[in-house]
Amino acid sequence: MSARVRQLCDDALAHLVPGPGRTMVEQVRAKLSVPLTITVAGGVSSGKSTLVNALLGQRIAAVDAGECTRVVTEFRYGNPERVEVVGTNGVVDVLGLARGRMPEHLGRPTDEISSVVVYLSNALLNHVAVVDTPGLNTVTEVNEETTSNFLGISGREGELTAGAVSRADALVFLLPLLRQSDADALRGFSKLFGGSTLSSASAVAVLSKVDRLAKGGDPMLAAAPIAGRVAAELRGVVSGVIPVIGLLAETAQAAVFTEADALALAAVAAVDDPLDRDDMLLTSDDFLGFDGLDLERSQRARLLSMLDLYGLKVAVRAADGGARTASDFLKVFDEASGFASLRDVVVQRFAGQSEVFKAHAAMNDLRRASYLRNDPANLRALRALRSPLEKIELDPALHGLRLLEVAQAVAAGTLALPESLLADVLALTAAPDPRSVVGVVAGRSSEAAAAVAKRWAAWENDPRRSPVESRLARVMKEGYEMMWSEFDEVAR
Ligand SMILES: Nc1nc2c(ncn2[C@@H]2O[C@H](COP(=O)(O)OP(=O)(O)OP(=O)(O)O)[C@@H](O)[C@H]2O)c(=O)[nH]1
Ligand SMILES: [Mg+2]
Repeated sequence: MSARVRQLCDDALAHLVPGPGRTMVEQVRAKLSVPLTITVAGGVSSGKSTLVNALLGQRIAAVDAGECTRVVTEFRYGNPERVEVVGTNGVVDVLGLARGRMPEHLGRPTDEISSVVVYLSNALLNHVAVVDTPGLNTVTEVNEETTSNFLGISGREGELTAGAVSRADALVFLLPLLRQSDADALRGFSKLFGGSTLSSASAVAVLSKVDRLAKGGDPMLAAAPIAGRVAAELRGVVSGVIPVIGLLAETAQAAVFTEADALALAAVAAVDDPLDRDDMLLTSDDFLGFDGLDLERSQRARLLSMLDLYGLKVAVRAADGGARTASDFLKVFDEASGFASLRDVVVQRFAGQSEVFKAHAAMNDLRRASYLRNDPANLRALRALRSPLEKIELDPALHGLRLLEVAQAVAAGTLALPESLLADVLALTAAPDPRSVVGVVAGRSSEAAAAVAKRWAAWENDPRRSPVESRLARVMKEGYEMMWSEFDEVAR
């Protein structure tokens, strides 16, 4: 799929003279050859960098305050491992990693940095690029005008993050809303999708720091109904809402937990009187100061920083159950973190659809280039892009691309649909491979597909539809018609 779009770029470049149009097409061409960009965004201190580390399986992104949390940081595959700091003046400084970690100082004030790219020889980065962003001021901090301010897209950092999101091929968004889902605030969420190619096919929300949710009890259980409510509110915008304990995920994935830490946990579990344990694990200060525990304060602080109180409780329970070695504990942390579901979405689903997402984004940009007006010398060559673009769009084999366009309009809030039609869109776009639309409704009969196609035709032809609505409705109708005919073929 992206090979065809790449060919289209090459054909156009053969005729384009230097100018804004040529630059745009060159950028599209270049973007097609870099891996899928997955951007992690969300509220200030919501755990973004911690989650990036968990995904990368190494503790590289700077956690907590520091210069690095105020710039967009992109992690790409590369050798030798290094940090490239691109200044707003265009000068690139190349820095080394400090013992596998980000350097503390980036060599210039953050407002003079336009981007930071970290090259790592990390297996995940063969398939995707991961982008960590500065935190947005979300409703927890800004309570007035929640809807407009929810995403905090004001100020330099907010704009940087919004820019990174608009360039993203896929989005992981950390929601800070833990206690109640703020419906108004969530409704403002889809604003972030305007001007991007993101949709429910390529975006997932994360309820982060779920361990802070429940005092006692299983926080994952407490999170489930909240995740359900948020998912209902964000239906059509994100593919799902996944509760995660990022800190435990990072500790489980990022090769920081040692055999010495496992021994330290055994010492914690040796405090076996239930009342003593409760006292010891009540607050961080209780744990740091508890008298009956044979551990240096620095070791206690280290355990807290890797696990926090809930993680410690999980660890103690695991030790009671026979966990001894670091690998015993890591398995338990991984399970308790809820990270596997998120990893599946990012690694399997997003990376698996890389071709479709990239082609979709490229075609969007090329279409925009074809309407460019400030490049008279290239006017004809740019306009000549339109007909081959249309041909690609109309190719039934590439119908998935057009479905993404519908999903994008739904996510961005520009296409409002009645419930039954919304369900049709979600059924099609939830397909692991949108090209195989038939697979989604396996078990449904050809009559069912025909009935859906009819429903869309009726909506399309309603005089109240705008031209855009009708066009998108046609895409859906044709999707189900294709499915219908394929069912017929199977039946024959
Ligand atoms: N208890 C708990 N703490 C967490 C979790 N995830 C992250 N933290 C802690 O929260 C603090 C902030 O985490 P970061 O990963 O730096 O958050 P961030 O969203 O990148 O923050 P900014 O980039 O500054 O906006 C750190 O001290 C983390 O250790 C979690 O799941 N549970
Ligand atoms: Mg951060």
